[in-house]
Amino acid sequence: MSTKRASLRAFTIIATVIVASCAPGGTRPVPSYDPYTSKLIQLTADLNGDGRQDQWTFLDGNRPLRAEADTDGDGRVDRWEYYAAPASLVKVGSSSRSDGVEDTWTWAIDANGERRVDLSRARDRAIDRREYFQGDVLVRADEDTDLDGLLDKWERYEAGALRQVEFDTTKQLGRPDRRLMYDAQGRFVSISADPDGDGTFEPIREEPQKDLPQGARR
Ligand SMILES: [Ca+2]
Ligand SMILES: [Ca+2]
Ligand SMILES: [Ca+2]
Ligand SMILES: [Ca+2]
Repeated sequence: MSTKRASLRAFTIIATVIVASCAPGGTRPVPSYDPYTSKLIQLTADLNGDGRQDQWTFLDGNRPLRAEADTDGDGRVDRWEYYAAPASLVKVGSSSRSDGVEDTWTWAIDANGERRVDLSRARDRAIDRREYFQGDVLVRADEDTDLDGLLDKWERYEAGALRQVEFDTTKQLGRPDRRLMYDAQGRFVSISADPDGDGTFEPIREEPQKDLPQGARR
């Protein structure tokens, strides 16, 4: 499955709506207020002026909480923004099939310079794969292949090539007990196991089992 990542572009929905609110004409956002507190709670806008709303910003007074946008005018939301106080963008949701179903979440870059992307490949909002990028290059990924809440597959990449996959073959340990190594051309190199769980993998002679995935599903 290809990963469609949202860009955390500097020009967010919030910024777009704020700019529009200063502009003359019919594309100005329409505010909604809480009837009890009179706080601003929503700004809705038709930014491309086609008569259909395409930007929705949800606020707590002047603090943005969340925003949604139909950026390509097909009538379906394709970008979801999530904010933390005071107004920092923490992640952006997107739809891998552009069908209005949010299934991918791209996080802001962390202190290590890595960007995490969460995937819900069953498209039910349960995260079953997390990918970590340095720039645009995938460096590692973790998976919970059976969605029981325990990670059971770990991939490591070098220069974009899969070099190591570890599995929890029991799907109950929460740590790897099998390791497959690949060379820079993606050819299988070795298989090792850590049945006693001391973190040291010992070579085993068996060929890679047919039921073990040979590479990342990408
Ligand atoms: Ca519109
Ligand atoms: Ca759309
Ligand atoms: Ca699992
Ligand atoms: Ca061992």
